[in-house]
Amino acid sequence: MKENVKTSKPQHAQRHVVLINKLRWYLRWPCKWMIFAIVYMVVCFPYPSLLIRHFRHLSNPNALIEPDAPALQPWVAELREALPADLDPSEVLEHVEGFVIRHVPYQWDWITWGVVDYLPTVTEVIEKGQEDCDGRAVVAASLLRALGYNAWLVTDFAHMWVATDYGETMGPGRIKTVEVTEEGVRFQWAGLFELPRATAYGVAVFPPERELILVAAAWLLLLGGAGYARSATSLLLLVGGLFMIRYGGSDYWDPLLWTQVSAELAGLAAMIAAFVVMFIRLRSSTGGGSGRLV
Ligand SMILES: [Ca+2]
Repeated sequence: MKENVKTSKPQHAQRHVVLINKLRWYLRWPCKWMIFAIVYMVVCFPYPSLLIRHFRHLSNPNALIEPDAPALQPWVAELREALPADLDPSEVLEHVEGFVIRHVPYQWDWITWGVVDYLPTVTEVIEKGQEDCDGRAVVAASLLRALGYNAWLVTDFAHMWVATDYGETMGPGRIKTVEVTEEGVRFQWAGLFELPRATAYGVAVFPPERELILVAAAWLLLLGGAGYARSATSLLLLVGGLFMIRYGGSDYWDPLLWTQVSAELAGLAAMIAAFVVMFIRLRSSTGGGSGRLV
């Protein structure tokens, strides 16, 4: 009897760390996912109006290419003046790329806008004076159209650049997964194979303190009757998995390295194991509902 008292007490206490665990499973799970979604939004998109604008821009990226935008005209004039007359189209692309890189210093969206990702208009880029690859691509495509080139946006989910009838510019990626032309959207299925690396890259460059908030939220929502040892193991696996994925995705531009892929896979496995550790407790519980986890 003493044994039972010793083992059930901490489980009982921990089961109620999260009060929501008192609900039945069909209410508990949706509530937990909803709480996690709210935390995710607060961490990644703390400004809802910016999120709405982001999706509006994503729904019609061609509309972002604005060669006639009033704010862009000083740059169009400056570029035309600096452009030698005898350049061939590929050299013009190089000039435009250099011009944009000089005029729009690279900066992450969470520093410029406070959100994980934002696709801006030409005017917004000029007003902010800095942007990441998508803002630079929007400006470059607009400048090229102002010079009379057919230019459109291309992305592989990790990077955005510009394609023209004479080649690509603004750091072309390996696969043109999505091209948004005036005729419509072109999609290459092969680009989906790049998606895991693109995701790992996104995890690697995002501020770790924000990611740790998400990890902490996931862990707190997992807490239940698994006991302190399993709960601590789960937390270690979540944090370890996060940093392994960050390491694996840290260099998107280098050729595929086995160390990167191994780290990404190990990180993913650790994350899954963090959940499995809790579920094993659920399966092995014996009667009385003491093993209820989430
Ligand atoms: Ca951006």
